[in-house]
Amino acid sequence: DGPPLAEAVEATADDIATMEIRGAATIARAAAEAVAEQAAETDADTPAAFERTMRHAGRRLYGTRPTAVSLPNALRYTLGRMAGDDVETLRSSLLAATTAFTDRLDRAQRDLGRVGANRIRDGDTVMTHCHSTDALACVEAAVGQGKEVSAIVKETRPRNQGHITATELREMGVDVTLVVDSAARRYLDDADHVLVGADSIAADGGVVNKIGTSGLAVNARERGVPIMVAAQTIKLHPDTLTGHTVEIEMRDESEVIADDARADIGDIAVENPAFDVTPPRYVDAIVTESGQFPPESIVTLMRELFGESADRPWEE
Ligand code: RUB
Repeated sequence: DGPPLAEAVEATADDIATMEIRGAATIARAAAEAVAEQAAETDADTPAAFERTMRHAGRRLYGTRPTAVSLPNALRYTLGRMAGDDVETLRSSLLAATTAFTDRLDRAQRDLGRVGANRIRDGDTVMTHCHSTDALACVEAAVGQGKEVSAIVKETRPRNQGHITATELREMGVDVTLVVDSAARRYLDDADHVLVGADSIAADGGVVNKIGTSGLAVNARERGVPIMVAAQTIKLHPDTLTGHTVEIEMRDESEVIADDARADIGDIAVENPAFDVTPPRYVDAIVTESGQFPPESIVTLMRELFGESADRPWEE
């Protein structure tokens, strides 16, 4: 539905859809870098043709996965700063915006890591779910402060992102115990924090993250274990300010059960939602690069950053 796209944009879009590239912050960075590649390569010879191609690239990236708002927020930040009366000025405005965006990502994760680390005491154990670079930044900063940290890592079916978390924590020198998801409640007695990331945060402070986060949070509350969500502000979902809900991605059933096993069972339905919503009352703190917030006050930060509405610069 538009001009041909740079190979890098097609490859990045495919990699996000197939989860070669995954995790909200990583998806945002990859999308911004793809925007930069498209800007560098576009041979459009009029400003209108250049802008049309960039919007088309934005739509291709936007359509890959629906839940992590960091993806549209990356497009908002970069495409929203496209400005100029000629192709070269338009191009350089986009290249400057994408560099500024990826620099911000690095800085935000470092800054929120320091905030999150202040919640972690020497000798603490964290329980993790899925793989979140924002959550791991908190542990890394705590370890950097000389604290000894242990982790109970949920494997996170069906894609087992817990294996990535276990590897990265191990490399930080953290003592790691891997458990199946259904063992979480049993091991909560050994945990001082539940530490997770977020794909989106709604205006009411609800946290959208990997399926299973909400059950973990309810169990943790019952056990008296505080729930910390590490999420840089690109995870704030501006559409929720105007009443929209966050779309939960449904993935293929083959991630849950192999075709032959399914055929052996017979006629059943298989559902594979990738994310769920943890209500704000089960969240103790949202840790961002702008400090720590109780979920109920995140809306103030959201209004400050986005105003009352969110633009969609990838649309025609
Ligand atoms: C990843 C996931 C992560 C968030 C935050 O799901 O739920 O917790 O994306 O990650 P998936 P980060 O594997 O389906 O992409 O802190 O790195 O942005």
